[in-house]
Amino acid sequence: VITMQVEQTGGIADCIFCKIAAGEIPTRKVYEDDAVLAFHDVNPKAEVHFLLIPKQHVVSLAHCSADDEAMLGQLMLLVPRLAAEQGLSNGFKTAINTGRGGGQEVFHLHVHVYACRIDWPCY
Ligand code: IU
Repeated sequence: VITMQVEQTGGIADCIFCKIAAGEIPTRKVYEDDAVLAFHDVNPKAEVHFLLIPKQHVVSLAHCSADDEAMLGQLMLLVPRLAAEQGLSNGFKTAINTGRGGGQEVFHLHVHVYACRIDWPCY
């Protein structure tokens, strides 16, 4: 019941990715600017697996509106740049899980980027 409320209301106070964005929970940082943070996934499913999040609390892709166009564009354009910086020269997977049916477990919008540096597949 509590989880459902968090999902529906946005639950900023209890949002772990908001705490990560605020620097309250340490992560292995990949990139940071005023609006975006990228950090290595704590439970990687590939040799390299990092997440990009907006610092502002957005529940999911399904909760975005035209006001979020610039933020979404910034996230997408950062994906190949950060992937290259992480050595993913052969390419990478990008995933945005949306809602429980889409496998979303953390209800703060995040973009998964993962791959291996040399051999494919590595997971
Ligand atoms: P999902 O798209 O909501 O299913 O993915 C959430 C991801 O966040 C998942 O890969 C977790 O390993 C990852 N993660 C993390 O990196 N640090 C955390 O403190 C928590 C989850 I909670």
